[in-house]
Amino acid sequence: MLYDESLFHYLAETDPEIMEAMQGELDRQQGQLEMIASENFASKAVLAALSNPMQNKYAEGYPKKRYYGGCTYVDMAEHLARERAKELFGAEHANVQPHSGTQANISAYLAFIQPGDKIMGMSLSHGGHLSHGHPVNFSGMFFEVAHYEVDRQTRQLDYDALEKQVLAEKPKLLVAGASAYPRIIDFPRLREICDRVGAVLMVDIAHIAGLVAAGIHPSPVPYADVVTSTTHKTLRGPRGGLILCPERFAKAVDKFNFPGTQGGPFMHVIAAKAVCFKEAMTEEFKAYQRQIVANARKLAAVLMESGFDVVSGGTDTHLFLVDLSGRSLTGKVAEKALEKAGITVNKNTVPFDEQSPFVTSGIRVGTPALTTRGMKEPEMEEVGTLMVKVLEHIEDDAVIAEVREATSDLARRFPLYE
Ligand code: DSN
Repeated sequence: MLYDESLFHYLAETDPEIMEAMQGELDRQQGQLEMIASENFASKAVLAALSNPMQNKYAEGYPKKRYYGGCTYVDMAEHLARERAKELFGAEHANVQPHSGTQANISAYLAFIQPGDKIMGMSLSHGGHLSHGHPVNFSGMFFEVAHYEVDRQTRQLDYDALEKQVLAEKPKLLVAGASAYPRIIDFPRLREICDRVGAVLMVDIAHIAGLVAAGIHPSPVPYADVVTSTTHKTLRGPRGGLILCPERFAKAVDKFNFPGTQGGPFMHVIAAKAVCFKEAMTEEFKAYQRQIVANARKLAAVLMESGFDVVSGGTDTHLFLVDLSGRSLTGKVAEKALEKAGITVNKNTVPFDEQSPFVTSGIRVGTPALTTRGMKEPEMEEVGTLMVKVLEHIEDDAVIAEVREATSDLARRFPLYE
């Protein structure tokens, strides 16, 4: 019965106010151009799995080793999710229980190092993540932190400089991976660098997981001691986290996720992760990931041809950063104007930014969500031209209204959830 009827019918009757907010959000997603690099549109199959009665079930522990009865079917779901994650990424062990990428990172750190030990991560303002040692985050509170940055000229990682810094700092753990770095990361080189000081190599692939799964970005799995990820960015699954590691570290990783840092797993989300991993094994998914990168390259090229400063001169991934400092524009102002025009991006610091994180000198632009809608290079040409129009006429309401019409038209041509 439940599976034959739309759950939304029940919700509309019980709570029309929430239904109204949900309808508004669906209309917003459908009616504008989503270009926040960390966002995507999960499939209807993933959304369906997220609203299933496994959400009612407590299942502390791991499959066949639970602290609760009645776990036969949630065990099936978690077993499938783990096996599929292992196959997809070529990993010996997978933990699919982290509620988020940051939760995955907490567990991964604690599986390898002690509070007070030194970690090295990429500075947030150079593309890293809060959970890579930022002082306002647990990672910066509980560990001693040294940050690495990109090179001032190339605005890319300089592995020789990083090696020197690692030799000087001697961290117990090096965390690689980023939330705003557009270039390929050299994992074999990072392994060599870590080996020089006996450091653990932890790689956070939250942003590039889909590209890694499809073989478009080299995989860190053969080189890293532990790999963490989210499942909802380029991977296009439900919101959640994931940890991969060699079998020899499986016990520690599992122990520090549960009971170490989490309680009951979200079994409905784990079911949805299993669906996502299955989808990610298809040829269609590989083609989708290739198109994401082709779209990001095309869009970056359109902006560069119009004289915009794309950090590092382009991208190898799903995202790029536009440095607006040379145009007397801030990221904050650009984000607002673009949103009015139906283009959603986020303001983002650029390397060596002189503005605060609330203002910033840049915007981060990503193509995973538009590519899910079926857009390709010709549409990126259109989108890029529209972005340039807004950024060059930031205070001209007539131009912004004109662009809003064009973005609505584009959104209608590439429908979502129909
Ligand atoms: N908030 C994510 C992003 O936008 O990159 C990272 O956690």
